[in-house]
Amino acid sequence: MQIYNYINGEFILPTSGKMLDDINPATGQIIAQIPDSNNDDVAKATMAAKRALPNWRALSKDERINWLNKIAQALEERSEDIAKTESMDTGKPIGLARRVDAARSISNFRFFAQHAKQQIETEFTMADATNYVIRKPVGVVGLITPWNLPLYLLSWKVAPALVMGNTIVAKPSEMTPLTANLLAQTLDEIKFPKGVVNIVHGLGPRAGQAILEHPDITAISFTGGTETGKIVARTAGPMFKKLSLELGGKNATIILDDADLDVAAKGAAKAAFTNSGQVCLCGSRVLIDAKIYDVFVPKFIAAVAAMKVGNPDDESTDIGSVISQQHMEKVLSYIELAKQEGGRIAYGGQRIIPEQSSLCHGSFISPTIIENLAINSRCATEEIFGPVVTLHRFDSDIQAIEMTNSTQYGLAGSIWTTNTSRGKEFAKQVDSGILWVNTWLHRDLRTPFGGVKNSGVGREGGDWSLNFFSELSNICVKDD
Ligand code: TXE
Repeated sequence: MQIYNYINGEFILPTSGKMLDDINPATGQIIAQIPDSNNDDVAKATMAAKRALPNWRALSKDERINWLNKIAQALEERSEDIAKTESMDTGKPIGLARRVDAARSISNFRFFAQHAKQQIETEFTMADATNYVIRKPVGVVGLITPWNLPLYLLSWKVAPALVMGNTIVAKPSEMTPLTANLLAQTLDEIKFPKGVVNIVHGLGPRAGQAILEHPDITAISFTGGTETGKIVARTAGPMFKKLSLELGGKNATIILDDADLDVAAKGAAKAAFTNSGQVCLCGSRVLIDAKIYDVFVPKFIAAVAAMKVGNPDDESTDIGSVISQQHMEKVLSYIELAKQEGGRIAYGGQRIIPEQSSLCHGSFISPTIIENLAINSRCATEEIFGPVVTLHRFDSDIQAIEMTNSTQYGLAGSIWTTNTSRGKEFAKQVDSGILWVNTWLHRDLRTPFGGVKNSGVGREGGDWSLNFFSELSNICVKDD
């Protein structure tokens, strides 16, 4: 499969003519060639976005809302294609790609179409004047997205950016370009205005960096690793670009002594191993009240052991491959490190080679549970971003809160208790942007999404996305 850049409504090769391999991590096979774009390609895309901006921003919000609904409708008609493509590009199970990636990519467009309708205009009246607070588009925005939820996270940014009147230069992860290409094809099919959305494929330090540096791109919305987030901030900050940084996490799943342990065990397993633990919201540390530790852990292990690892094409698979051989080696190296740090493997801990011959080169890792690690060990403080979870005891809620807040991250967490007001009070003391009580990844798209510390800066979601992708002006009109 040959993938092209989508610039000014045309599918074109990179100026360098150089291409990169795109690999299916479950089979290890090359499945596509994508552009190895550079700053010339980003300049072309930015020029197209600049030229398209006046007509796009001149549309009424209702006309842009209509376009979002048309995109959602067109994506829905090809949702199975999206799911299959995403599963092939990421190694995630087809069921997960349907339920999460494809469904959410469509609902992101639908949600922002209806949420933008409800946006209220603000006025401040004085004795002799009225202030009208209006929102204008930021201009040409740069969207840089990661490989774990490719179209889900790209659409999460494209939809609000469009509805607020911006035009776009987007770079998906070089490891998962295919569904961004499906979006481009869909826009082409519905005759979406040329140049409004431009997709440039390529490497982060080359094509991504060019987006950060281009003077005509006035805002950057980035989701990815914390280390890259620092590069984004360092490059775009001094250019005074608006920045939204959704970075890594090392989230805690906290099991209080009054939790329903069967419910909590299943919830903790889902939070730990969904998408092979490759979601920034995953609960990669399980903190358990010492009083119930010995009853909870066997239930948790049983819930994890029931998860089927294997062929992503199989409907019954719960855990597919991780994103790449390199990432598999990184995750396996953390499992080795855990052993050196005094950890004990309570379940898993090894690479899995499915018996199916077509998967023998795939990057599959067993869901892995590690006990006995200190809360300040490297494995319990660094983001592994794979199917690995560490278990820790606590003797009091105070200690649990200290342990929860002890990492450099502050994105999400979940608390399990049969006393929900106790759970809410506990959640208020956790330094994270997103907390769940007796659930996980239960998402209302109107809510603010994002974290603190090394998990990033800013929030997206609902009004927070619409506000990020717009600039405020206050117009004060003196009464006649
Ligand atoms: O992120 P990267 P990756 C974390 C997780 C994972 C780590 C790396 O810890 O192991 O990030 O994952 C582009 N200038 N998360 O490799 O490298 C890159 O091409 C501009 C958490 O996905 O940050 C890709 O499009 N762009 C995260 C995007 O940045 C650059 C989800 C993300 O790549 C660039 C995924 C540069 N210099 C990973 N270097 C979450 N919060 O959900 C890279 N890129």
